[in-house]
Amino acid sequence: MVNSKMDGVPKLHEAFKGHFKIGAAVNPRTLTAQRELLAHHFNSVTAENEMKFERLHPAEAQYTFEHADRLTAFAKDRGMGVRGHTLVWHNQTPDWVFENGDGGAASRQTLLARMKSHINTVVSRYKGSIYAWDVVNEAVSDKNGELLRPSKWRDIAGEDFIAKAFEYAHEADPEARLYYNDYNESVPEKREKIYALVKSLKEQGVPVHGIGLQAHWNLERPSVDDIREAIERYASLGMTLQITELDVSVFLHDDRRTDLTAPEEGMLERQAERYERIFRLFKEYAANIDSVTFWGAADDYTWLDNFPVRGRKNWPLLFDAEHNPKPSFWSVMEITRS
Ligand code: HXH
Repeated sequence: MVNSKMDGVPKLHEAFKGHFKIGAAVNPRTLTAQRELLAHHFNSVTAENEMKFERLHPAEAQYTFEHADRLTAFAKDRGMGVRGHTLVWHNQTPDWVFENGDGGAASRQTLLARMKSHINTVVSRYKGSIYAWDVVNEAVSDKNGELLRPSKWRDIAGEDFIAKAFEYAHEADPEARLYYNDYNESVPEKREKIYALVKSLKEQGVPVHGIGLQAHWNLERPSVDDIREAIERYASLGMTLQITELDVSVFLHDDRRTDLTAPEEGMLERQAERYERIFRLFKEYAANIDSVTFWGAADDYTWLDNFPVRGRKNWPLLFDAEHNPKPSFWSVMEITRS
């Protein structure tokens, strides 16, 4: 391509070559609108939504693979890897999975048979093109004193739904690396629960290979010390880690303003310092971290435009809405020079 705005811009994934893969979440719109940016800077992609249960398997006898197939083809054509997200989760899973057909709940046996069939079909289809799967997403509770969150998976199938999901996935693709993925992963109380869950799975001989740290962070939280503690603790299980959904919101936790149409004075500089500290830490633990995936690629599209404050624009990524590098990009690039 001639006169590309990417010309002369160093590639993010090349800067971290030998450390970890650099990924981005995509959707059917951004896969087109951000095509050039994705191909330039990233060597891994994840479907933001298109591999979730409700998208792939909306009815018991119906699978819809078109968008997921397009994503894996995009990656294959460019020699990029794909992270699969996600097989078993309490959200974005259709009701039919948990129902028996006449208004009641499915039995444990039926639910596990459906889980097995879904996992086997999906994991087998993408065997060889997906290097890691989020097998179970967000099963740990945020409530103190409660290990697993209440969910239809847990309440109908029992607590061993997690072990079953990993066993079914491993059977379908013994080569795929299988991840347990969660958020608030660096908050000490929840960190210890995630640690205990994965430790127990490992002791039972369950094929779990890694822990996914979602890393939906902001300018201040979590502290770099808490992130470091989390990395150390999870790595002590002998697990490989992946940073699976990184973004750095420019708003602090209690800032609910919806009136900003551009970043405020100083916001992008503070974000650049924050990203720099975070990537220094990731680089320090590169022996334990296999990939770093952002939950988006550029600020023209981010799920944070609607979460947790509806209609509030956010600027959490390394590239602006025109796909130009932000100060955060340059500060992340800078650390690879030292
Ligand atoms: C992730 N959840 C999912 O893994 C991903 O699939 C999705 O596309 C985006 C983010 C993050 C998340 C977890 C809990 C949550 C919201 C987002 O629940 C809350 C609801 C209200 C307030 C705080 C958390």
